[in-house]
Amino acid sequence: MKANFIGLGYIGLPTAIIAAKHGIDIAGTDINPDIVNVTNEGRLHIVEPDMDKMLKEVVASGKLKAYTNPQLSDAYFIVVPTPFKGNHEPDISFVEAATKSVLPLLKDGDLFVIESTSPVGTTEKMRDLIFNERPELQGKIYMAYCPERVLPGNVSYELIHNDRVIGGINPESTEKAKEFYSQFVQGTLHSTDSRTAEMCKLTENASRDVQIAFANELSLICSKAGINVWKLIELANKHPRVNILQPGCGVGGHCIAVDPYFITADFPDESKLIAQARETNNFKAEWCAGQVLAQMMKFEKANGQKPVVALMGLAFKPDIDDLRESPAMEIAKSVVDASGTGNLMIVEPNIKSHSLFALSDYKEAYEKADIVVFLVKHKEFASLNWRTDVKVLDFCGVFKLPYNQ
Ligand code: SAJ
Repeated sequence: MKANFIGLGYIGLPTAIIAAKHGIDIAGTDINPDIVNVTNEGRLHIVEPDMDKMLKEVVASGKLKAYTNPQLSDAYFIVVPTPFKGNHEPDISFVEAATKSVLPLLKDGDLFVIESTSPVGTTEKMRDLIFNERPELQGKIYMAYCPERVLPGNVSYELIHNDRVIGGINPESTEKAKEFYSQFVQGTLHSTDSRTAEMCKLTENASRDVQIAFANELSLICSKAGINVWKLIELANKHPRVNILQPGCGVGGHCIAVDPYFITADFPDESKLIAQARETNNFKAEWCAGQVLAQMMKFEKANGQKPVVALMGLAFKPDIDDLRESPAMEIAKSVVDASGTGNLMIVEPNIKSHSLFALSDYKEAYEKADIVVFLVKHKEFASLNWRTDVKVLDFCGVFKLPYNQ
């Protein structure tokens, strides 16, 4: 059988590679000719451990070839971005465009799967789009939604071992999609319908967002109440049925900070808690920026000069170089906007340079600073000695210091 993956990004490309490695003939399609060329040279255009070697192998063996157009196949996988537009409304135009691009190629017995994170009802919308244009295909093709749920950095393992949820537009479609994924997924394949599968992906990430919002709310309460939030959570988690996550300086990345809006946009009256969690997590970043500026003013008042401030970390989570939707970046920008870069030392050990900020060495910044602000819990920071002679704002628990110490 031949399968065509539309979208060769962080998820589409690794999935295409793993499927090819398991003996399936794969055509990869991307609108970006650079991605197509680089892929055909056997070079990985994303950062993902173990994938580069595997890509070389499947390109050399001819199992994977990339194109700028869809290719006649037996199965099509839509793995394109679903950003949002306007007031956090999901934009499914890329899914629509990808569906339209394969429409002329579809034939009896084909499988069509959407993997892109999508609002509830998207698979049914694409079904209607296809059958409106090609009514003769009704009842003849199989359509399903199967969300990815891998963690960047661990994709080669998780793509094979994680369970998958597969929801067809009818039970036959679910079965057909399961047959395909069972060729390389060792985790359990769970059957459902397409709407439930779509909602399941959104639910997974909204659940995490709500839980992190709870931890962030606790951190604000504790700051006012003079309680060490890290110790509090540690103690509460001794309860056998309590498992609170960690506060931070907000929630970033392209998934957890985005997907809940796919629920709140369509179900605003019913999703008050999910919407509030988004606001709480966004507010946490603003609050952190406010705390930094307040400490800077306090220092200046007491010492008659501006403090040297070390902003430690820019990435959206620990030990990665990804700055997308990063609350630490937002905080750094707010502090720079309010105070200028003069006395700021900005640190991100996982990247060499940045277009907006001159970056400092983390050890040097830590030593020189009058105020240290931990924004991301990178592993390098854990090796630093706790400085008791300066103000340390430990927003992400490097030393587990109380916010109001
Ligand atoms: N964070 C906290 N406190 C915590 C845990 C995380 O503040 O206790 C913050 C992080 O610092 C970061 C944000 O949350 O800013 C998100 O980080 P993450 O590691 O929770 O998630 P992502 O965005 O890297 O990946 C998630 C994963 N989803 C879940 O864990 C439910 C992954 O499995 C999904 O595949 C991915 O989203 C996706 O594509 O949807």
